[in-house]
Amino acid sequence: MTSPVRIAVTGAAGSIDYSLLFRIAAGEMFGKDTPVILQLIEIPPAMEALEGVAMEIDDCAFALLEDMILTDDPEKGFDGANIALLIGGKPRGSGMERADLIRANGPIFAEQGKALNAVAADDVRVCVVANPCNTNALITMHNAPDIPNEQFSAMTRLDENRAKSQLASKAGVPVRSVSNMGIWGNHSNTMYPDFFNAQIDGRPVSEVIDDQRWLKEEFISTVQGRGSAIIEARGSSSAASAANAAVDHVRDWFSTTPEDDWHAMAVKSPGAYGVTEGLIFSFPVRCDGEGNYEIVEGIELNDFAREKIEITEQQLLEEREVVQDLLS
Ligand code: NAX
Repeated sequence: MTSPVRIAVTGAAGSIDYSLLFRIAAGEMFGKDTPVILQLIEIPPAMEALEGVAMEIDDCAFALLEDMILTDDPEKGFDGANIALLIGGKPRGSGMERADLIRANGPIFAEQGKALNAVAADDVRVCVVANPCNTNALITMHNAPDIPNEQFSAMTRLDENRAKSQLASKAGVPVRSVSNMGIWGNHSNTMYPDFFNAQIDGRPVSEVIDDQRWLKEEFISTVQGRGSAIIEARGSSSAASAANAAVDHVRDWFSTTPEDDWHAMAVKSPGAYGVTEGLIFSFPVRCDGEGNYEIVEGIELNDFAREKIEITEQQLLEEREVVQDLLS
């Protein structure tokens, strides 16, 4: 057994966390030899519901769960955290535009960034899930100046998983046959799932799926609109699949990505591929097994891809404009 990993999770009484916490405590994020301490953060009105979730976690008698902290104080919740999953936020209300949602959530992430800066472990890795997750991650990062920028990310792994599953189903192969599925840009309906560089059993996707119209139109719009399609069908937003993606995101951040594959993570743009420096932008990345990532270099982007990437970059620039005052 290694020493326990402290995992702080916000929105702990919410839908995603109701699927996520049990999987973390069962060892799916850090393996069966690593004990975990769950530091569960909510807002005061949800603390009673959180007590109920904690009772259920207790009732699972998870062998790896060493301790559980329940709090509505971010400084207590992030204290010593090695991992911080920022999942809690305000939902989009009726009649709310994207800019309104960004403004409503911004201050939460400014406050949480400051709290992380003050009390998290030096090695903390932050993954923002709450929407708009790229811009929320940007705000969090700017408010935590003592934590290296490379320790922040936003989650686009659900988009990678959705894209892989669509390609596998169209090609009639198992999902494990699909690799190198990059997602570029914002976790929103402007993201660009890059099928040109994805592979099926080591071959370019467009050699296996001989249908450019489907790839360029239906595939992209299905992946971009998958969240809305799920809300329409289920009456509420993706929860179990988002929790699964969060497990994948953190587990693979601490795993060695095979040299011939990559994953999608939204991270600070260093100006790679001409993307404005400083935005939290989803790129294809490889990780080194110790919580470090590198943006994959040398990926070929044709005019079609560049046009799509510019659209999603433009949206992120507009989002950044809306929260400029929070980027201290
Ligand atoms: P829920 O509304 O079920 O849960 C959110 C929880 O956050 C609530 O319990 C609420 O009390 C809590 N909360 C609100 N403000 C908080 C604060 N300041 N500190 C701590 N907790 C706070 O939403 P859920 O379905 O769990 O979704 C959570 C977030 O994930 C949403 O912003 C949603 O848009 C986003 N998603 C992101 C995805 C991604 O791929 N990046 C996909 C799924 C999901 O749409």
